[in-house]
Amino acid sequence: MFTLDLFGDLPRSIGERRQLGPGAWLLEGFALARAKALVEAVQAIEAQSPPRHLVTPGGFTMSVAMTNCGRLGWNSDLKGYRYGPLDPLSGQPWPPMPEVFVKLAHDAAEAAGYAAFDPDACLINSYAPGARLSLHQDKDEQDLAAPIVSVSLGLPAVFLFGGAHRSDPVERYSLQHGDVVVWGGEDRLRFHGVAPVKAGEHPLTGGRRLNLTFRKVNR
Ligand code: MD3
Ligand code: FE
Repeated sequence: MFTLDLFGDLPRSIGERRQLGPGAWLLEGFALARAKALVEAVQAIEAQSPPRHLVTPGGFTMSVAMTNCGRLGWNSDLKGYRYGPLDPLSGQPWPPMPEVFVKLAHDAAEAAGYAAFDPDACLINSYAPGARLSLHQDKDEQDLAAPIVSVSLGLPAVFLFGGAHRSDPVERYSLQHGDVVVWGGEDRLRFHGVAPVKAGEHPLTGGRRLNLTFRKVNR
């Protein structure tokens, strides 16, 4: 294993695989070698389907801006949360999942012990300074047997990892540019969130944090 300090962060290991739970793995730096291609692909997707601040069924506007690629995209409005094939802003299909996304999601799932991961949805979260994601479960997907693969790019964040119940204690993990986390099995329905992102500057994403979550919605 080796360390690197390209971006003025504290030296940190890359290539380590840390187990966060029975079915959850943090793959440190797993996406680093592909990070530039991933960010460029996000920019191309955003040109077609721009990031937007969705409204929750409770009437709150989310601080994280979201877009999607793949056959299905996640959307929220006053009527509820759902996956659908069309971007409601354009009325057109979500942009296709770039090959570099498909390959990374597959490779990361495999490295965490999940064979043949073939996601049909990729939610792209964009965090400006101060944006956060409050504790929630991801349970809008029909296929809860498949893992979720999450890729962190740009500014770092503190990830909050709770338990099966909202009131369970929360663990905190720092997620850096290039880190990938794979969540499956027993950990798939754990509550989780992201603490407010601190202001900063990253050479690839500027003042933002990006997070890609790859999901298998339909069986
Ligand atoms: C743990 N996104 O989009 S990804 C989300 O950094 C979401 O933007 C966060 O939570 C982000 O829904 C965190 C990590 C993640 C995703 C799904 C999980 C963690 C998970 C499902 C179960 C347990
Ligand atoms: Fe989530």
